[in-house]
Amino acid sequence: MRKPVVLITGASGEIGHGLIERLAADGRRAIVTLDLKPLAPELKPLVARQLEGSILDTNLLDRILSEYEVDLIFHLAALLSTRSEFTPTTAHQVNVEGTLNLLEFAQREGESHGRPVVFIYPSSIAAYGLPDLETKARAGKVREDEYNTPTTMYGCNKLYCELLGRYYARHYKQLAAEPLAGRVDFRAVRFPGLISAVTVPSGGTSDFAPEMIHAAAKGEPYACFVRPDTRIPFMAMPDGVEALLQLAAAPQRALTRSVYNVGAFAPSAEEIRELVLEAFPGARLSWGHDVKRQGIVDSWPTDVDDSAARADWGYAPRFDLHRAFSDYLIPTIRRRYASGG
Ligand code: AKB
Repeated sequence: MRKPVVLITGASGEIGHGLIERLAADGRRAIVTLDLKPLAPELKPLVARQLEGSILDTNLLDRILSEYEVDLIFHLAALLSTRSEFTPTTAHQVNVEGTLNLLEFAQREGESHGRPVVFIYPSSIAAYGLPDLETKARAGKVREDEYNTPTTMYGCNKLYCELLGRYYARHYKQLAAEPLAGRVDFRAVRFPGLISAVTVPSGGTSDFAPEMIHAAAKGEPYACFVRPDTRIPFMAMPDGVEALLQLAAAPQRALTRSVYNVGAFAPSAEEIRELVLEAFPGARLSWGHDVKRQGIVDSWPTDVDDSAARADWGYAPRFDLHRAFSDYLIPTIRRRYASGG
């Protein structure tokens, strides 16, 4: 007999860390993880099986299909925006072909055990592309269907995969004799920049905020690569993890969309710097403008309209900017580096 499990791809990344802890504490489903990199040692005891491998390896996905009844997938594996600009075809392979493999895997799981597979997909504000700073200022909080003209490979990948997910959920093989759609219950959130106190991101363009905070806590100098007035939305990692869990648990009948914005706070880089300096007065933070990465961040909205997520599945972040710093980031980061982490 195959065992019912939740599958997490990209589990060794930033979101995976908090998600595994929360799912393990909940204890309802055994956890199977898939990542190129091994899990952090403290996470290993929390999962039933850790698979080291690629989402591009369809033989490995077949093996998982033959051993497990997967009815929930968190597909976190991706190459982020900055890294994707250096290797766009690899980004396309991982972000698009990898997602297609997972959607096909979910379809086959659903067909074999007869229940829809809930497929949770973290998309991104990178799916937006605002043409210039005047439009960005005028647009304010953008809604899901506005400015869907991303300028990055990563943003294009995310936007297309949102559509692929919707296709699998609603129109898969629509000309086949038997109806086959509905086996994949695809649900996506468009995340803003995520800030974790326990992990440092790599390869993203919203990384300037977490990098500033972690460098200050470690007593290292940091030159922020965007202008002080740069503004994009951010969220504390525990709220990001909670959003994924809440969306996964929402009844399908309550959902009016397949893709939802989620926001929390939208500080300028200067406001972040001020809060970091309040917590670490000696921090050596400067500005080291990178015009090209600035261009990417300038194409992302200042904030997102997340009223659909709030109305449909009760999204309500716990942390605003000040609480994120005072109750989560600063105390957790201090503890982490004090213990040599
Ligand atoms: C990135 O910077 O690429 C990500 C994102 C905004 O999706 N953090």
